[in-house]
Amino acid sequence: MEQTFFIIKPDGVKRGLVGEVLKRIEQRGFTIEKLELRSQVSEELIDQHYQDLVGQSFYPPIHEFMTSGPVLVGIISGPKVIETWRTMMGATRPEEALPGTIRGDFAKAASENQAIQNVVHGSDSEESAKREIALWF
Ligand code: DAT
Ligand code: MG
Repeated sequence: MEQTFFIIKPDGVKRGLVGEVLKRIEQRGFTIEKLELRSQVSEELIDQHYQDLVGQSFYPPIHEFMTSGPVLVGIISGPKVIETWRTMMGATRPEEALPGTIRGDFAKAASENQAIQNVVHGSDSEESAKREIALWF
């Protein structure tokens, strides 16, 4: 069965959206295989997680945001879960995320030079899912 890795980011945990996000996962019929609250994510781990973004000019605020508070991390499984979870999350930019998606319903638009705070993460391919599951668990 296909698996993907997800994060409820610090904004999602702070705003009390854990139940809402987990409800959507369950409603969709996906199985929660693993679920852990990480009270503090290490600097190294987040840089490895975002290895493709580390060199970008906009990366420092992302690093700061993702290490700013507790996150919930987990593995979910089901048919086509990687692609479906990305669809359920919605577009990266809050202003582009469609209503009905998690980001479209909850993400707040960021001001300039701020990290985009968009509530959830999900692996973007089979390869990323494998890599991220091995990295976090
Ligand atoms: P996604 O989270 O939709 O997979 P991504 O992997 O390209 O998007 O980027 C990871 C996170 O980094 C994203 O959720 C928000 C932030 N981010 C991406 N591009 C950004 C940008 N140009 N400016 C500010 N933050 C950005
Ligand atoms: Mg990504």
